[in-house]
Amino acid sequence: MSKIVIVMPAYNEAENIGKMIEALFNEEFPKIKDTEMHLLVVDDYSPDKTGDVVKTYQQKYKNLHLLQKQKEGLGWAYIRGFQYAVNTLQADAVMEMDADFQHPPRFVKPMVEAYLLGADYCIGSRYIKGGSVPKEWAFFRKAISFLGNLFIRIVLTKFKIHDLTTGFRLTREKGVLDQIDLDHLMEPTRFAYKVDLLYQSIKLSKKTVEVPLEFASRTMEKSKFNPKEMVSTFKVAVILGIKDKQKLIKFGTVGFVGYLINAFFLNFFSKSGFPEWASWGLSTELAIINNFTLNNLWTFKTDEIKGIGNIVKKFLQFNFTSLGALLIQTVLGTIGVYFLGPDKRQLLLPFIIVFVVLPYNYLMYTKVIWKKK
Ligand SMILES: Nc1nc2c(ncn2[C@@H]2O[C@H](COP(=O)(O)OP(=O)(O)OP(=O)(O)O)[C@@H](O)[C@H]2O)c(=O)[nH]1
Ligand SMILES: [Mg+2]
Repeated sequence: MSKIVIVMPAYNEAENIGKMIEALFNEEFPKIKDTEMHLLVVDDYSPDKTGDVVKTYQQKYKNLHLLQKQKEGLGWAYIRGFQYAVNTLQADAVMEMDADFQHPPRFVKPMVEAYLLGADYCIGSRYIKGGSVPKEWAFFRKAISFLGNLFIRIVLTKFKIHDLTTGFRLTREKGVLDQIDLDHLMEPTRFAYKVDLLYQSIKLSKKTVEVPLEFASRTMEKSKFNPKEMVSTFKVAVILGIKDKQKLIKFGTVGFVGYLINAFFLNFFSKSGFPEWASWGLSTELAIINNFTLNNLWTFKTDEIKGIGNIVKKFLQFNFTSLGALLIQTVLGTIGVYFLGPDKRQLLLPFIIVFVVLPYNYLMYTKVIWKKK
C-alpha cells in the first residue's frame, strides 16, 4: 500500500491547524482507499504555539507527525518537510498543502486518485475547468495571478500546464522527488522555490496531470500579498526559461555556422562548374561535418561522445540521419532552382534550412545521436 505524506508548513496557524487536522483525519482520510495517509506539520516554533496544538492531537492520531525547526521561510519549511517525509517516514509520495484552508481538504482525494492511476506529478490547478480563484479577490489580484501565470507559461514554454504557481501538488518519490537536489533549490526562503521545484518535477515526471482546485481565500486572518515574492517568482521563471533554451540557442548558432559553410561552398562549387546536384550535395556534407563536431563539443557537451570508436560510430550514424537533411536540401534545392531560376539559389537555402532541416535535425540530435542515457 502506498504511503502518502501531506507536508504542511504552519506558522502561527494555531487557530487553523486543529480544524485542519480534524477535517483531514475525520472526514477526508477515511474516504481515501488503498493508501496510508499521513500528515506532517512543519512548525518553526510559532509564537502562537501552533506546535503545542499539534502535539495534543498526536495522542489521538498516530499518522500525525510534527517537525519543529528554526524559521527560515516557506521554501525551507517544505524542503525540510519533504526530507523528513522521505527519509524518516519513508513516503512513496509527498503532497504540498497549506494549513490556512486555502487548499480545501476535499481536494486531497482527487489528487491521490490521480496518483493511484499512475501520475508521477499532480498539480492542483486553479486555471482548468472545475478550478477557480476566490470570488472575493479584487479584480487587480485576479489579474495579477492570471497574467503572472501566463507569463511563466510563456517564459518556460509550458503551455500544456495551466497553473505553474499553485501550492497544492503531489509528487511521487521514486523517479521524481528522489532525483531533485532539494538542498539547492532557487530562492528556498521564498514562495518562488515552487517554480523551480515544479520545473524540475515536470521534467522528471513521465505522467503529469492537473486536477481542479477551488482555491479559497484566507479564512482566519488578512492575507499578506507581497510584491517582493512576486518579483522573485518572475526572476526564477526567467532564469529557468533561459537555462531551458540554452541547448536550443547553441544548436541554432551551430546551425548558422553550418549555413555559412553551406552557402560559401554552394557558391564555390557552382561557380567552379559542378553540376547543380553535386554543388548542393557536397556543400551540404561539409556543413554536416561542421555541425557534428561543434554540437558534440559545445551544444551537447554534457552528453559528449568520446573515444575514437564511439565518435566514428556516432559520426556515421549522424551522417545517416543527416542523409535525410541532405536529401531534403538536395531535392528541394534542385526543384526550387529549376522553377525559380539560379539567381534565387542563395535565397532558397535559408528557407529550406529554417523551416525543414532545423526542426528535423533538432529532433534527431536530441532523440537519436545525443540521446540521454
Ligand atoms: N513552517 C513555516 N510555515 C510557513 C512559513 N511561511 C508560511 N508558512 C505556512 O505556509 C503556508 C502558506 O503560507 P501563507 O502565508 O498562507 O502564504 P500564501 O498562501 O501565499 O499567502 P496568503 O494569501 O497570505 O495566505 C501556511 O500554512 C503558512 O502557515 C514559514 O516561514 N515557516
Ligand atoms: Mg495562504
